[in-house]
Amino acid sequence: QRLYLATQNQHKIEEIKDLLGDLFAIHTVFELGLSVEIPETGNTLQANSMQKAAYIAEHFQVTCLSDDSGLEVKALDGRPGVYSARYAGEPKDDAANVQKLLSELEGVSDRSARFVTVLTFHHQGQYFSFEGEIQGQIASSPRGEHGFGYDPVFVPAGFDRTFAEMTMEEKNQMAHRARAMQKFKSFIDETGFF
Ligand code: ITT
Repeated sequence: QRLYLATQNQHKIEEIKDLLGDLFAIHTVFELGLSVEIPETGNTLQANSMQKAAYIAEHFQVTCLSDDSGLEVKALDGRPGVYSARYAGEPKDDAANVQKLLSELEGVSDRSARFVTVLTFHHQGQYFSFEGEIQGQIASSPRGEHGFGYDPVFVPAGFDRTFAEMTMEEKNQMAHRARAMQKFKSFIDETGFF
């Protein structure tokens, strides 16, 4: 079965391919010739996840899976949250986002945070969303070379390494995206939907 990933983020594509294994024949939106950015103008991860899946579904009439993710920091009232990708402004810049986050948290002792992913699956006009989250702490400085985005400063609860100090396989055993994906896979298994 063909499944198009409604994301333009190469790192997400790699992780999702690893998580889905050979359950589907995975394709990317680059193969559809999409050259503009998939719009995301909502105020919630759920709204943006839905918007991205619907955009690809309506333009290309394909079965697809979108991913909207965000980092919610308690001491910052849940910021950057839905604005995680552009926290430090345009254009999207992972290193600048991390620096901004660390400067906002300077001198702050409660560094608890959570990562959230909302996946939305579209098939023949029907939409289903799956949410996953992981709790953790924001490190005092970036550590590690793996992963992407906020991985160098996110330490999952129960660990002392950041996600960027873990291999993708290790991260994929526990992370927000993996947990959402587990729900999606169970849905496919249990309903035989697709
Ligand atoms: P698409 O919309 O094309 O999927 P995007 O990078 O814009 O790609 P989001 O809107 O979901 O994706 O933005 C999420 C932001 O959070 C972005 O800055 C990512 O770098 C970061 N992020 C997402 N998942 C992450 C993860 O697993 N680890 C670290 N950072 C992550």
